[in-house]
Amino acid sequence: MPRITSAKVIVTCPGRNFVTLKIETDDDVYGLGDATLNGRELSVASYLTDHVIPCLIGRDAHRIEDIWQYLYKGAYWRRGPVTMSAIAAVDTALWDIKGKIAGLPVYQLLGGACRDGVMVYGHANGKTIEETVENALHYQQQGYKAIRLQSGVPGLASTYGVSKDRYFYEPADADLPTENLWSSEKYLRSVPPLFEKAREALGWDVHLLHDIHHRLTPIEAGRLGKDLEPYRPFWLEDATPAENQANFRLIRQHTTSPLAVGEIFNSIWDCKQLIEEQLIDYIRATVVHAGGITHLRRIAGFADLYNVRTGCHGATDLSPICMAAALHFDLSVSNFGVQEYMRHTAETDAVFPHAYSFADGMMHPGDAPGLGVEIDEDLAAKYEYKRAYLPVNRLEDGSMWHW
Ligand code: KDG
Ligand code: MG
Repeated sequence: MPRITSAKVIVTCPGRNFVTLKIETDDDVYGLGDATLNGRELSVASYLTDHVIPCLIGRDAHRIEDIWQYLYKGAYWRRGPVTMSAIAAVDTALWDIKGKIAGLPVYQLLGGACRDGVMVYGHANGKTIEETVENALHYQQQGYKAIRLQSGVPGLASTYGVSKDRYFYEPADADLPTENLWSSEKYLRSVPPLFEKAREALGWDVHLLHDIHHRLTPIEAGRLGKDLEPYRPFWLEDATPAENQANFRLIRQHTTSPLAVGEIFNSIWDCKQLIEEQLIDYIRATVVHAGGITHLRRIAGFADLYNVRTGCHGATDLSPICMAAALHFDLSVSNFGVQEYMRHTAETDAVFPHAYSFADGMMHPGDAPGLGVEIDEDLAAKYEYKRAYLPVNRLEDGSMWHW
């Protein structure tokens, strides 16, 4: 049995912060897990170093489920993004170890491939509708079969998903939170013409997605969903905050536009009602924030009973280790829907060399044993942690709003 001999946390900032757990065994095999929680990175690093790693030493690395249960039930304080990201990092690293020992890519251990490749969606954005559509055409030419559209809102200086310097968007942009101004009225007027122009330019053989980023009330979301129905969106994401899962009933009563939610969920309990009542079509939980491959498989299995498909979060704050783990999961899960793919910078890719690849709108995790991702520790050490926050939103009267 491979015994865990040591574990450490590596914090690096090759353009943005990443937290990585490395678990070593007496077989000379090690595993990697992503533990990055955007804007709150050091809390997970401390949770792992101060509270989890001491409990791992000496354990059998093959006992993935038992270690998951031990860390979940044993903490007493269940759930929450910090705890679940830490558990996810351990779980992901243990799957990596198991794959390396078996000499198999992780997706083979999860039941093997259900499909030849993983459909991903790219992010098209621009300050104006014209710029966004032009950017979307660029994605279509690269072979993307699914494209997310985010555009600037007339009358608002900035908004979620629109980059300052064109294609690359990184929201954690300052060492104290940037304050943005938000108006749902202005926003609601801007989205239907975006979809209209995009369909005119891109045609109907491409999936179009949009992220509302938690900013509407349920009834506003219902109206937007109805307005977009003629353009057949693939999904509307995070239409309204989802702490109160019953909120989605109201949206569902008013629109047939498919709904996706859950990138900030960390447990099956966050989506139980949404899934059981079929209030959503896609569940966005992903490996690093939702308890690792082990817990995400449980969520997907449950969702499958209710015709809900997966659509894992894949923004740049999820490290290449999480991306690889998500791709192994996506390839193997029967009710896969789509995978988000926001390319990392060249600096990040150099720190995390990986086996996964993109071609013609599809990705594949590769066939290297384990997850197929490495970390160049010498290079990682050159990039010191830099505090960075996500922005906050205020309405035009100065009151706080959801970002
Ligand atoms: O850390 C927060 C980002 O990952 C999030 O704002 C990105 O909403 C997002 C998305 O859909 O990629
Ligand atoms: Mg989102």
